[in-house]
Amino acid sequence: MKQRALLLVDLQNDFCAGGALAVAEGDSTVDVANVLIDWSKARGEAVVASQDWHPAHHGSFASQHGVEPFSQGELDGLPQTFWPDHCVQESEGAALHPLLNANAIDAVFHKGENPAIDSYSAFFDNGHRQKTALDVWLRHHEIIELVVMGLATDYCVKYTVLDALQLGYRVNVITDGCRGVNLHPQDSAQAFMDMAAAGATLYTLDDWRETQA
Ligand code: VGL
Ligand code: ZN
Repeated sequence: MKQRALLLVDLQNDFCAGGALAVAEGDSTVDVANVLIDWSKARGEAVVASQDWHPAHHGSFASQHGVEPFSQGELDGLPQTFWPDHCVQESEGAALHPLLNANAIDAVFHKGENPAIDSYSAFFDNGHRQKTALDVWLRHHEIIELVVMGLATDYCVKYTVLDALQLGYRVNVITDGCRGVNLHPQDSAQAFMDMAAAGATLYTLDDWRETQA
C-alpha cells in the first residue's frame, strides 16, 4: 500500500438523519466517502474507519447523570458535554451508514469503549491516557499521510486531526465530507480553522481530485 490512507471518521447511523445524535446533513458525507474510497483504492491506498463504540452505560451519556442532553459538566476530571445515548455497541445506531461502501474498508478502529472517559479522537481518549490501535496499524503499513473526513467536524474529526498532526502525520481534510454538531453556530467553522492552524491542509473533494490528479 502507498504511504497514504483515507481515514473515515464515525460515519455511523446515530450521527445521520433519524439517529440519536443526528448531525445536520450528516448523510451527505457518505457520497463523498464513497468517491474517496474509489479514488484511494484506484491508487492502491489504504482505507480505514473509526467507529464510536460505547457501552450502554457510558459516562458521556446525559442519561447516566440525570441531566439534559447537551448540558455541560465534568467526566474523569475533564470538561464534558453530556450527549444523548448514542453509538451503543452492536446497536443499529452504531453501525456504519448502510450506503457506505464498507466492503472496501481495510480496518475499523473502535473508540469510546471505556465508560469512565470520552474519546473524540480516533487515536486517543480525551485525556490522552489510552491509545487505540490506529497509530500502530498506520505505522505498520508505513503510512505517513492521511486524508480525513467524517462526523462530526467539531468533535471527532477535529480531535482526530489534531492528534494525527501531533503524531507527525501529514493531514489533509476534505471539508465537504464533514458535518458538525454546532452546539454554537460557528463551531464547525472554528474547528476547520483550528485544524488548519495546527497544520492540516483543507480541500473540497473537487479541489482534492484536481490537485492530486
Ligand atoms: C462524537 C459526540 C459524541 C463524534 C462522538 O463522532 O463527533 N461526537 N461522540
Ligand atoms: Zn460518542
